[in-house]
Amino acid sequence: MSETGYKPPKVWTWERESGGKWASLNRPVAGATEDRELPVGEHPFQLYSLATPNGQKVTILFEELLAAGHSGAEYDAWLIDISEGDQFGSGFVEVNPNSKIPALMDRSGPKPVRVFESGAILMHLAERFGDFLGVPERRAEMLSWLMWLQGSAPFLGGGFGHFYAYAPEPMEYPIDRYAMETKRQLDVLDRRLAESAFLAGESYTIADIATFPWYGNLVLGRAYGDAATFLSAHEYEHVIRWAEEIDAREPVRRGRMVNSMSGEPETQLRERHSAQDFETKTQDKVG
Ligand SMILES: N[C@@H](CCC(=O)N[C@@H](CS)C(=O)NCC(=O)O)C(=O)O
Repeated sequence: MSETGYKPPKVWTWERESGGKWASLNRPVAGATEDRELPVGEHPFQLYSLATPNGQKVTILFEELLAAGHSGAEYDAWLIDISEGDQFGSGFVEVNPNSKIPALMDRSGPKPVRVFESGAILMHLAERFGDFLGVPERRAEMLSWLMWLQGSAPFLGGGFGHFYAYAPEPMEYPIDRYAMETKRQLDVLDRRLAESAFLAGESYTIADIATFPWYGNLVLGRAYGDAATFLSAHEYEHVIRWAEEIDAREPVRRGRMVNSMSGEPETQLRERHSAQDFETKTQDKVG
């Protein structure tokens, strides 16, 4: 008999909610649960998202592109409240069959194009505007770190964060396993950032933009309650130096606000349809 008294049956069946913060939403099947069209605004890019780490990657890149003078990167950011199941509406599933934020409709060309998976959205936008890709000689290094992040962050979010902050009760085995892996990943980043200003070299690229909302926010003490203390985040001094530098950028501050439903009211801009919204539509002004 196992320590927890659980013996897996021969065939798993979906019989009950597992408990924990996301239990009522999770299902073992894909597809839409209801007919619901998505709104469409006036800008070339229509983003359907929420300010989770995966959502922040894309809004930070949009704000960076606009700040760098790419006026064609204007976007409408619509709120998808994943705790209310908005990701299972038929319109959203047409843009992302995987029912997860972020999802993008690129309406800048002759025909609308859908893009899902945050890494694909970052590549699509960076290539479209020819920016935040770094220097050509470091393209392979940049892609390597971007794909590293896409493969690694689920261990932090779906593994460590889930069992440390969201599971119905603390369980030593999964917390140990994922704390170990998260610390190993932080050490990977720390060693890289000890030898290089940014992940792909001297240029700030979409590899940094993808990684900051996960490991940057973690070492800055913004993820999963007291996780920074639990994981001794202060040990990763090069990650902290890099995170503080990125955090000080104005487009990063703005990008973190878009589609946000948590934190101080003045930092929450539920939807973004124009640059002015940062001044007039934050929750302290409209809430
Ligand atoms: N690999 C995907 C992951 C996206 C993802 O996990 N999104 C989460 C929020 S961070 C989500 O929408 N969860 C809703 C759900 O699982 O129902 C990406 O990088 O875009």
